[in-house]
Amino acid sequence: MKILIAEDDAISRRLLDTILKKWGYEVVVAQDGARAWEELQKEDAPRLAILDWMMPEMDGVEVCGKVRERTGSPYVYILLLSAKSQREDLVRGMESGADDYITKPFDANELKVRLRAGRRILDLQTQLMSAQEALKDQAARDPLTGIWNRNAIFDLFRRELARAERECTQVAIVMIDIDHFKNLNDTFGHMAGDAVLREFTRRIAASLRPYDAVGRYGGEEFLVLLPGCDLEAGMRHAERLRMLLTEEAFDTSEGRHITTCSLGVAATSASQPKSSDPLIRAADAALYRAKRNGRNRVEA
Ligand code: GH3
Ligand code: MG
Repeated sequence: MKILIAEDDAISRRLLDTILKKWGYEVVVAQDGARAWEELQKEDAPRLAILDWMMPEMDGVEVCGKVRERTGSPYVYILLLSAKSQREDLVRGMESGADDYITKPFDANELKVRLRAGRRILDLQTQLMSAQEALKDQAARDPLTGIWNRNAIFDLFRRELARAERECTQVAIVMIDIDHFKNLNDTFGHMAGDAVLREFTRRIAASLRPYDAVGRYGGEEFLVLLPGCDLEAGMRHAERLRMLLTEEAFDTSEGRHITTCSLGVAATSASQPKSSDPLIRAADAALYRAKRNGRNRVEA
């Protein structure tokens, strides 16, 4: 684990450096507070820091305050190191945002266990963050198919439109609806229907570029976002999707089934403001036309 030492006294610094390396830490050294703050702002900054209180440029308490002021960065566990040993010093040091306080000259064993406590806090924090991330991801996914749910795909859509506006590019969308899906459910059961939906979306997702996205718009209706595509490119992509989804049968516990689907494509135009509702309405209307014109086809 990476650890930052900020200490202006060379002897003390070397001592800490040696001992921490012996304990297996990857040590980053700063000679004053300003450099310590610089190190802590780097992308892969240490998350454990030992800061001397008295340092030129910026003292340890000031660095502490700066670290705590910022938001959105990973938590840094700070151990303040100081020759000050009065109770009020400890209180002031901890109030600046330090997690722990150790007086100089320090006892190596004491430092070791205090650092261990700090690592425990950091481990817990990491676990909490990844649990939070997982929950956030789960809340944005459709449970049956694992693709984005309706809210999430709309959020992505709005973000892509804003980006297209900014960068003067285009976005195409494809609305896909499985043909006569009710018949499949009625004949072979809901489980078979679910299996088709899962494989159907897997095929769509596998065919997309990294910056495209697919979400479940309704029961058996899906919305595909194609950033950087105009109507023509969107049509080509939709036709490719149609073939991918209809050429090969879907495996279910009730046997293999060929399914077709209808697709409606719409795209932003260079001259018009880019808003989501008219585009969705246009794709919906195109999809409706594809159904009316005999299904298993693409309309724009
Ligand atoms: P069309 O060609 O006009 O689209 O006909 P359709 O039968 O596909 O359309 P309709 O809207 O009549 O029926 C959609 C069916 O999709 C009805 C519904 O039970 C089914 N469905 C929706 N969500 C799910 C799901 O999660 N699992 C399964 N198995 N079926 C679903
Ligand atoms: Mg349908």
